[in-house]
Amino acid sequence: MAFHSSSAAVAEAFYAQMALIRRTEQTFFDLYAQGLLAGTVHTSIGQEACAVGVVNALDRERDVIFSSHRAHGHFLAYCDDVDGLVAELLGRSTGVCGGVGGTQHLHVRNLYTNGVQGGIVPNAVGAALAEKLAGQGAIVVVFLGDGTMGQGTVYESMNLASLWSLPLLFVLEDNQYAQSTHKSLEHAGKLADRPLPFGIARAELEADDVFAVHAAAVQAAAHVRAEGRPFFLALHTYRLAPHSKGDDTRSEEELAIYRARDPLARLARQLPVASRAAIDAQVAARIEAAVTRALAAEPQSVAQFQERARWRPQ
Ligand SMILES: Cc1ncc(C[n+]2csc(CCOP(=O)(O)OP(=O)(O)O)c2C)c(N)n1
Ligand SMILES: [Mg+2]
Repeated sequence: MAFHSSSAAVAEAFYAQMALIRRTEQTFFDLYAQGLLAGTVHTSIGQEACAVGVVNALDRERDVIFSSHRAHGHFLAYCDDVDGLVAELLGRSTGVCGGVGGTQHLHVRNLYTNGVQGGIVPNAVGAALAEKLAGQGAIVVVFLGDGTMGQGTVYESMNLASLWSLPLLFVLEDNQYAQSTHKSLEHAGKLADRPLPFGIARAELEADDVFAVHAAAVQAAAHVRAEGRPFFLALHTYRLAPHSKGDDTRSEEELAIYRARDPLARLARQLPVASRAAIDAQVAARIEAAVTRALAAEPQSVAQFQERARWRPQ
């Protein structure tokens, strides 16, 4: 497929971000296999078009992002700090949160993540209220999963966001599963219809094509900013890797269907081979350097941890 120079540049930029997310998360699996990474990790392999499509539709200077346990993609699409992320997961003092937060508790500038399902959604409501009161035109985005739509606090959040007319964009990444439970076993009705009784407008689409996701997110963000009203964007996606590490009970047949729809491979096919190869090489080199630097950095010490964790009155 031929691109005009501007759209070719956009395609390459999106591909570079999606490839960085994919390869960084694959590297996390490798680091586990080598015994270098502890704890657990939730990758967004297969869901990269959601992060890249939505985050690039925002104003990174002022908008605020909240995310969940599956947030590496949102983080990298937002700030591109692969060094800070790798070091964070390796528990190094050079990590973006000094190695204290780990994979599920990331914070950089206006991005906040937390592993408690649904727990961060009311925080996003509070931030949206703060932005409304500040009146600077910033909007807030909160990413959540299909399983998280079973949490009551999500509905309390939708209610207040609508009642108070808050600039809050809900982005549902519906990958069909909560760990190993398919959504058909958890939810009655249609998830994309949930916002309607609260008077919240919504759109839904398949998230295989990053350009389609981006276009929908641009519209959604513009709606939230212009109307000062919440919006709900439901993205149908699929996670190609296990929930965390080894916990995958899905059939090979099902996985094969979605591997054939891999959004990264889809975008790769649209790029000239040479530019794709150049991006792949650059991404690989960046991650390798990040791992080398992180492994050489000082591990987070108990004393440093206590110093960082100590609450101080503002
Ligand atoms: C309150 C709470 N309950 C349970 C968990 C354990 N847990 C972590 S992720 C997850 C499934 C989340 O599913 P979904 O919202 O669809 O997000 P996905 O993992 O598919 O991205 C569960 C049950 C948790 N983190 N928080
Ligand atoms: Mg899910």
